[in-house]
Amino acid sequence: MNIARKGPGTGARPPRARLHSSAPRQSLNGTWRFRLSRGLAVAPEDGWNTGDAAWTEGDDWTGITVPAHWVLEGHGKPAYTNTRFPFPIDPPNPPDENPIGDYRLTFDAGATFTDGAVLRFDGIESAAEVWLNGELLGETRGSRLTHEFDVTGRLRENGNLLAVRVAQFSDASYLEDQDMWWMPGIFRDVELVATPAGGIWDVFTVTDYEAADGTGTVDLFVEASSAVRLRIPELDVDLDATDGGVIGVGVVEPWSAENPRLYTATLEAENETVTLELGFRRIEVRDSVLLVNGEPIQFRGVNRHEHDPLRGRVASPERMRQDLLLMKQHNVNAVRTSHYPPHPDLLALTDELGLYVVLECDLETHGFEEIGWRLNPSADPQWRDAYLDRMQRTVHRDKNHASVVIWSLGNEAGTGTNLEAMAAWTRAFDPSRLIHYEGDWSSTYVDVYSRMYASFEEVRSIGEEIASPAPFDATAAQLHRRSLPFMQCEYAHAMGNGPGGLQEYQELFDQYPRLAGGFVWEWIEHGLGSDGVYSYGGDFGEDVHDSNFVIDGLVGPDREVRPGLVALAHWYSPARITVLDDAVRIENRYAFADLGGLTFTWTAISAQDGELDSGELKTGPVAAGEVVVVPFPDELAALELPEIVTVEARLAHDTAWAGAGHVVGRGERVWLNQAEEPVEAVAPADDSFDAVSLRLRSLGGLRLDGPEVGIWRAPTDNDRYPGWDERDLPPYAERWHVAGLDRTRTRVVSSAWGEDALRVTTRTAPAGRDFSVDGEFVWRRVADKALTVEVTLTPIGTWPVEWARLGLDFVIDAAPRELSWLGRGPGPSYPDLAAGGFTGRHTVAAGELYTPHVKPQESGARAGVREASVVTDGGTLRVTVLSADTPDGSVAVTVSPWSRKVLSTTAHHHELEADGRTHLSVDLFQSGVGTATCGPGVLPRYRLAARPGRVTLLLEEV
Ligand code: IPT
Repeated sequence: MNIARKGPGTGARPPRARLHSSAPRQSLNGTWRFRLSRGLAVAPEDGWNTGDAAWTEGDDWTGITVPAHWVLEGHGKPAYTNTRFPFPIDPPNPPDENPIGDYRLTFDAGATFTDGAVLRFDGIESAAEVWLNGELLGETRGSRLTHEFDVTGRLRENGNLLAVRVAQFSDASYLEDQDMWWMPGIFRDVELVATPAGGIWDVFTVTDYEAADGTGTVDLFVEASSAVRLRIPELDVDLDATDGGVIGVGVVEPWSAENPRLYTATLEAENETVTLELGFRRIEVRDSVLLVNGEPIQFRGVNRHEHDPLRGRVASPERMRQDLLLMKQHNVNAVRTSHYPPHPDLLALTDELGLYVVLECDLETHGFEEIGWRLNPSADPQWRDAYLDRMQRTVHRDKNHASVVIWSLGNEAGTGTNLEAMAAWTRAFDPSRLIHYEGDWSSTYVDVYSRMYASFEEVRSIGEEIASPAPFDATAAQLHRRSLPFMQCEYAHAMGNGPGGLQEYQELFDQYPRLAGGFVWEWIEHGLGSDGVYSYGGDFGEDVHDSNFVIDGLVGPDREVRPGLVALAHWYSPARITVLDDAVRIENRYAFADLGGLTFTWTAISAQDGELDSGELKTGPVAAGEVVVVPFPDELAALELPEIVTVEARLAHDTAWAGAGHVVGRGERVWLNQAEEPVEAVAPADDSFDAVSLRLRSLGGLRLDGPEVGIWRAPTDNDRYPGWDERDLPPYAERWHVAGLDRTRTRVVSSAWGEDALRVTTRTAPAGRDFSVDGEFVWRRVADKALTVEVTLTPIGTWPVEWARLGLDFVIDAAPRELSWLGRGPGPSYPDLAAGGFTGRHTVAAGELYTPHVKPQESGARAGVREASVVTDGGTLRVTVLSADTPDGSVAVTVSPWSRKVLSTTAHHHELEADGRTHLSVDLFQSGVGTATCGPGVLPRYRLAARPGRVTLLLEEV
C-alpha cells in the first residue's frame, strides 16, 4: 500500500450519480472482523487479505461495526485540531506512527449480482486498499467521497472475502485538514450494487426554469446499455430518451427553498428503472445580484458538518432529518456542507424540504498556512489529478439534486492552479450551477465573491462598491469581481455564549442587493459523549489540539437548541413584524411567496392580569418583498392600556417541516408602567445586616448576602479571544483580569441609621488597583418582610477597560429551584443577542436557568426584567424594579447554581459543582457578547464603558 504519493485513488470506476434505481443492492454494513496496527511497517502481511485457505485469525482480531470510526469503538482515541496538522508537514508523507486498521468480511452475494456489480464505499478515512477474494481492486482517496469498484466476474455467489486495509493518515490527510476530529475508519455505508446489462450507468438531468413564461426544461444525459424511456406523469412527458438532449416540459411550478416542488420522473431501460425527483429552477447572477428563478434571493444559511456525539461522522437518517427539520423550523433556507460532501441521502431531504445547498468538495489544506502556504498542494501540479478527482467525485454523485445550487471547491486550501483546474472542469461540466471558493480572494475563477467573518464595515463597503462606477484603472479581475454577488460563506461564529451581531449583519444583507446573505458558523457542536457529558480537544490526551474550538454550534452535540439559534430564527424570519402605536407593520421577506401561508395573531397583555384579549390580524394579500401596515383591529384599539402587544406569524397549514401554528416571526410593543413605590417607610432592623460589610443577611426567613457591586462575568468563549478588528489588544477576559474586575473588594466608607432609612456608602475596587465604583445604598423597611434599597453607583478614577456588566450580586443560602419573571424570555438575552425572546411572564425550572455550554461560561441572563421571583429551597425572594435609569427602566437578572469563579475555572459542564446556594445578579447594564472567536468583537455600541447607574429595588420574601 503506497500512502505517500500525491495522487488520487486507483482502480475505481469513473464517478457517476447516486441513482435511486431498481437494480438490486445488498448492504455489507454490519459486524466485520478488525485488527489495528501501529504503523504500516508493522501491519502484518500474513495472508489476511489474500484468501489463503490456510490463514487463521489471531488473537489480535476483534469484531467491529461498519460503518464506524474505530477510535469510537474502543481502538485508539479521537484527536482534535483546528488548522494544524497533528504530524510534521512533510507532504506527501504521513507519520510513521500511523494507525492501520485491517477489516475483513466474508459474505454471500447469491446469483443477483453475477450479471454485473460494483462494490461501493461511501466513506473511508483516510485511505484504503481493497481486496476481493484475494484480488486487489484498488485504493481509495477522499474520505468523504464515493468509490465504486467493478466486481463483475470477481464476485462469487458464496463465501466472498472482502479485505480492506485502512490507513488513518496518508497523502490524503494533507488535503483533509478540516477543523474537526481526526476519526479514521470505514464510516459510511458499504454496498454491493448491481449494474445489469441493459441497465443505466449514469444520468445527469440539468433542469431549468424560465420565469418569463413559467416553463421548464430538462437537459438529459444518459449512459445506458439499452434504449431508455423518460416519463414524467404529472407533466405528460413520455418519450424515448435514449439520446438525451433538451426536453421542454411546458409550464411547471418551479422549485425553490420556499416551495420545493418536485416532479417524479422515471427513466426506464431494459433491465433497470431509475426514479428521479426533478426540481425546475434556475440560479444565475445578473448585475452582481444572485437570482433564483429570476428573483433575488438571500442565503439565510448555516454551515453543517456531519456529527453525532456517539458515532462521530457516521450519519443516520434520523439525525439528518432532525438537523434539517430544526433548520427549517428556525427559518434557515440554506446549508453549506462544510467541508465535504455529506451523506448522500441528505440531498434528497434538502430537495424535499427546501434548502439551498452549497455543496463543498472534500478539500482543505489549512495547515500549510502555518508555514506561509509553502508546499501547499493546491499550487503543486503533482497533486492536480488528486484535486480533479475529488471535484469530479463530488459533482457527479450529487449532480441531479435541485437543491444543489452552488459547487464549492473546498475550504481554506490557499490558492493555486489546481483549484483553478477544478473550477474549469466544473464550469465546463455543469454550467447550470455557480462555483464557490472563498480562498480565491481576487475571485478570478469563481462565480460568487465570498469571504468569511468579514467585518460589518467590509461587508458594507462590498455592498456599496457597485453603486459607484469602477475606477478607471480597474483590472479585468477587479471588473469581474464587481460583477459578482457577495456572500459570507461563514459568519457569526456560534461558539459559546453568542453569536452577537446577527442583527447588524442582517441589516446589511437587507440593505444592499449585492449581498446574498451568508452561512453562520456552525450548525452542530462536535462534542463527543452523551447525556450532557461531552469531550473536546485535549480530553483524549492529544499533545497538539485546539481545545473547545470544536464546540461552536447553534445546536449542541445532541441537537439542544442554543440561544444563538433562537436569535437567528428571528433575523432569518420571512415576516418582519413591527408593532407601532396603533398599527402593525409587516414586511414579507420571502423571495417568492405571498403571506397567504401565514396567519397573524395579536395578543394584548397586562402585566398584572395577564392576557386581556387576542385575535387574528388580517393582512390581505402581501406579495413577496412588500410591506403592509395594518391598523389595530377594533377590539385591540378599544382596549385600555394593554402593556404588551405581541403579534405572531404562524404557519397557516401543515408543512413537511412543521405543523400549522408553528411560529415563524414575532414582534411586540411594550408600554410597561413602573411598579408603584411603597409610601410608608422606616429604617430596617440592624440585626438583618452584617456588622462588618453592612450587606443584607436576612429578609424574613431568607438567609442571604448582598448586594455586592459586580462588574465582571465568567468569560465567554468570545471574551477569551480578541476580535478580528482589534487583534493587537489582549482579549477582554485578560484585560478584565489584569485590571482586576474578577477580584474586587468592598469597604464601607460610611453608614448612618436614620429614622426612616439606613444609609451606607461603599467603595468597591480591585485588589491592587485604585480605580473604583463608589456606591450609596439607602435601605428602608416597607413591610414585615420587605425592604427597598435605592442604589447609586459612580465610577471613580480611570478604568482601563470596559466592564462586563454593572450589577448587584446576591447569594442566597439555598439552592435555586425556579425563576419567574416579568420581562423578556423564556430564553436568555444579551444586548447584541436579544432578539429571540418576547416580553411577558415567564417561568423556568432550575435546569433551564443557564445554557449548558460544554465549556462553562457566563450564560442565562434574562433581560428586560421588571420583576423576578427567585424560588429557592430556603424560600422565595421577589425583586421588583421600582425605578432604574436604564434605557427602558428594566434590569437583567441572572440566577445560577454556580459562582462566576467556579464557572470560569471548570473545564466541562458536567464537572461543575454546585455549592447549594443561589447566585443572583441584578444587572443595570451588560456588555454584548460579540463574535470575537472568529470575526468582530463586541460592537462599540454594545460595550460598557465605566458609567454611573441608579436603581431602586423592592426586595421581599414571599
Ligand atoms: C474557519 C474555517 O473555515 C472553519 O472550518 C472553522 O475552522 C472556523 O474557521 C473556526 O471555527 S477558518 C478561520 C481562519 C476563520
